[in-house]
Amino acid sequence: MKIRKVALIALIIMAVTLPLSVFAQKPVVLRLAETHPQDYPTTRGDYEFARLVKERSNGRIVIEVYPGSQLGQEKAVIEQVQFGAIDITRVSVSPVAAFVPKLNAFQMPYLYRDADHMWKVLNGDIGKALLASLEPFGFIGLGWFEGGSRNFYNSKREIKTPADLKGLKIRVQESELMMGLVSAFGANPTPMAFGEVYSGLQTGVIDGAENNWPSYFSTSHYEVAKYFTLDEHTRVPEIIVGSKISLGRLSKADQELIRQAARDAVEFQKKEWAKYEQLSIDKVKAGGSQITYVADKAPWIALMAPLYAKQSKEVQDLVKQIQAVK
Ligand code: BDP
Repeated sequence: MKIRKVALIALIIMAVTLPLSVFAQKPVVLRLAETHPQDYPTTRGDYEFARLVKERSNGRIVIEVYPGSQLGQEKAVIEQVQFGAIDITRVSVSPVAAFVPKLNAFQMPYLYRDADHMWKVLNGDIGKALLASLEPFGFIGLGWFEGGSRNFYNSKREIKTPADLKGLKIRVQESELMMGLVSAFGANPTPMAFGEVYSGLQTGVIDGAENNWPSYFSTSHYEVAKYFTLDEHTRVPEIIVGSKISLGRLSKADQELIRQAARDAVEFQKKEWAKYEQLSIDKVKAGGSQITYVADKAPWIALMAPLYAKQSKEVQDLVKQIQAVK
């Protein structure tokens, strides 16, 4: 009897307060999926992006960052963003190119002269057009982050020339282009989710992988694959991708607020990147990694010609435009 009375009172309270909560504006909560841990520079960039959105919308829009692959590995996350189950993600351009093939132009080997060249391209007309080209695929391209350059590492031997890569099983992202790249160097590409690479190296399922300094360090791959060759074969931008379904529910003004915040978080993210990259270099060296520098990249670059020739006309045209950016 007593319990019933309590339940009745609770019901009355709910009935009275419900209309209030309906009318009080609740913030729009957007979930952002990130594969890296909390202290990684892309994640720090995500938090800065979220902070700007919250501040500029006066708390109306809240982006909740889920680091450490809590919402899944990249390929699955991108699929969920496409059908609106996840609102935003920060990923590498590589796996997104499987959905939007044009993006392959941005991850061609030895394409950019340096990081400045890449940023000129990303901030210029080409970068803007490519962000816009994501829309027909169900995505809203929000902005780019720094992702350094990628390099080979393995547990077997020192790689001084491409010939040394011959026959090695190298993990790649789930990207056709990356498979072609590794094959063109004479190694055997093994596509695998990022989160499985450590155990893959440890158990010998793969001999090596390729990534930037920060990822080589933060994942502890350097502990199980100590031969690192700084060949800088690609510079793959990081990208912030929104779901067209969920962001499409917001007003145009709010969508623009989110886009602008993503752009304004870049300088912060780049600074975090530079700091963490240096820390990673110091740590992996101290951890006993053997670093091989490539003085002459010409033989590496020469092997990539067939890969360039194989690309669609659309990608080849974009490559020419990117190369022409001074
Ligand atoms: C890292 C990227 C991350 C990718 C990962 C990979 O930041 O988004 O998932 O490489 O190789 O550099 O899968």
